Amino acid sequence: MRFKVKLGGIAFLALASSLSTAETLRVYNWSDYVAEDTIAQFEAKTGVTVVYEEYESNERLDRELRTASEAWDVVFPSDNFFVSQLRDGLFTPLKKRNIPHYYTNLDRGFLARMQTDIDPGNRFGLPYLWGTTGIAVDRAKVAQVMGPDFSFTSWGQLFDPVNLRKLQRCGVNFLDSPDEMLPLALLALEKSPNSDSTADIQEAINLVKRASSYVQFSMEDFEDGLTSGETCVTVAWNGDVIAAFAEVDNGDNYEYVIPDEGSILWIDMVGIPANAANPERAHEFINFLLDAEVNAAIVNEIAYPSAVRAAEQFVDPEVQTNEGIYPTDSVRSRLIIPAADSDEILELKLRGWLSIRGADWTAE
Ligand code: SPD
Repeated sequence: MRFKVKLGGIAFLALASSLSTAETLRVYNWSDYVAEDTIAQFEAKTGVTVVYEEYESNERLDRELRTASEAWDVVFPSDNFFVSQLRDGLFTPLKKRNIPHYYTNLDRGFLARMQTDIDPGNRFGLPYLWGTTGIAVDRAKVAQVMGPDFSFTSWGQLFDPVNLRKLQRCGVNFLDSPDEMLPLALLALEKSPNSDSTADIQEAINLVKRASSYVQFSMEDFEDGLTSGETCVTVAWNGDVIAAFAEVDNGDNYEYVIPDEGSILWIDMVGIPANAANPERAHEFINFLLDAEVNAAIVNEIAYPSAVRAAEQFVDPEVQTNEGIYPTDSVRSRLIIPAADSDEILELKLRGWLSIRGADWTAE
């Protein structure tokens, strides 16, 4: 694992505008989701200027794709959002002959799963990276406010106002997204995170609402908030916090926990929007990301496991053996992959989130 460097979308934009005659490729990705030099390597190899911007949530990408305020050539939706985006014609079929690594390097198990539940025929997207959602903790600070014997073994503890009243003294962060938080609230209520019962979902909304006065909500740099001491607990995606723990001297003071009732295993896809201006180079870029060594460099730096089986041989042993990054079989058996929500359920969750966060809430 190496240190993580924030990619400056603005710097990429500035470069792109200064070279306005150069061919450009517009890539819209989750924050910190390539290695420090991935984009520069692609630019050097192809002569293409990459306009690279980042988002923090599926809701944000979904809105961008649907309003088409800007046309992107390559984007990375989670699989549960990809289903309705496909149904609504937002993606173009992949020309797999232009992605030769598709056939040689990808894990067939992931493709089989996508083919069944997400993207029949694997026509529009392919799996990129995957991960889990858990609770990241500053052990020393939590021990100070909760006592030395406290540990997070259930999601219920995280949403419990009695605990939150104490923990707010050192700072608690929730991810600012209904797609991220409501499945966890459902787990805390001992319901399926994929429940489509309106009563269950309303209960989950109410649970987050009760917790909301004790916590802050942010998707951006939640890992830095923890290691800088701004918070002592944050809901987190594994790779971001594990990479951050490796960057600080007192990394052992932090831990990433999957509670006993389990959690979410998510898969982020990559695809080419229907309105892409440069689909040819988009295929080339996707093929580049599937290169075994390029992909392993990404995994080694950002600490998320990949769907590129051929990359495994180049992944550092310290990454491969990190159980926060690659969950053990026992943890895996308690992980649930989010199902795609119907439009009605998405609407209910969004309305619920606005009732928690305020009517002018916008996704990061
Ligand atoms: N640093 C960004 C990591 C990308 C996470 N994608 C998470 C999707 C979970 N629903």
